[in-house]
Amino acid sequence: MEVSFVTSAPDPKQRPERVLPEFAFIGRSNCGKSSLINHVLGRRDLARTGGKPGRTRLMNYFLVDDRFYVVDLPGYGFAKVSKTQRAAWHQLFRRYLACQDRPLAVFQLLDARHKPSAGDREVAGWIADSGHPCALAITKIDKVGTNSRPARYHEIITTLGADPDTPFFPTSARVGTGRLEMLAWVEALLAANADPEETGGI
Ligand SMILES: Nc1nc2c(ncn2[C@@H]2O[C@H](COP(=O)(O)OP(=O)(O)O)[C@@H](O)[C@H]2O)c(=O)[nH]1
Ligand SMILES: [Mg+2]
Repeated sequence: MEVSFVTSAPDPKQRPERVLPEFAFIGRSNCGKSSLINHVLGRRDLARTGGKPGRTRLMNYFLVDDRFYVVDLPGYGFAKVSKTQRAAWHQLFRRYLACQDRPLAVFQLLDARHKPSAGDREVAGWIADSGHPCALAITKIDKVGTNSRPARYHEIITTLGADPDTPFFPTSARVGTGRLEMLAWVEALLAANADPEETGGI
């Protein structure tokens, strides 16, 4: 897999000019977003991990195999940000999701240890309203005992208010779970997108 960093855009208007399908990763600060992106793209240090939460307010674009972008969106839900910063973040994300001029799909990330927050539910609602295909990635499943996992996943999905048909992927960047399943979803959307007869692309 060939991956390169393209740009950090402060605003959807400053996205790369070249239009390709975009797979956006969105989740609360510290949910494991950077780690999961690195895991899925098979890179150790592409997206910076373990940084100060709430710091990244840029949309980071990565080009994968010259075919699609992975977009690392700013993490939300960090308590120590001002109302103004929070509002700016909301605006950025809603503007990004409102873009209908680019093929776009979203992975919403949820930490396996926590019940989804009000912020998670709000974001899930925005994604659903946008009409873009969405999948859930449950992160850090190594932190939850194997036997309790199914109940945790069920609780997360129902608390989130997600459509029960939403694809979801249990993942762990630490032990290396979920990569192939997530990439299979990406490939399926890319294939549907490439075939004009097919609906259900992005
Ligand atoms: N146990 C475990 N810890 C993880 C996993 N993924 C990330 N972390 C830890 O969670 C913290 C936040 O990770 P990071 O990827 O920076 O999260 P981000 O803020 O959402 O980008 C770091 O301390 C990571 O080491 C995982 O799959 N398992
Ligand atoms: Mg991060």
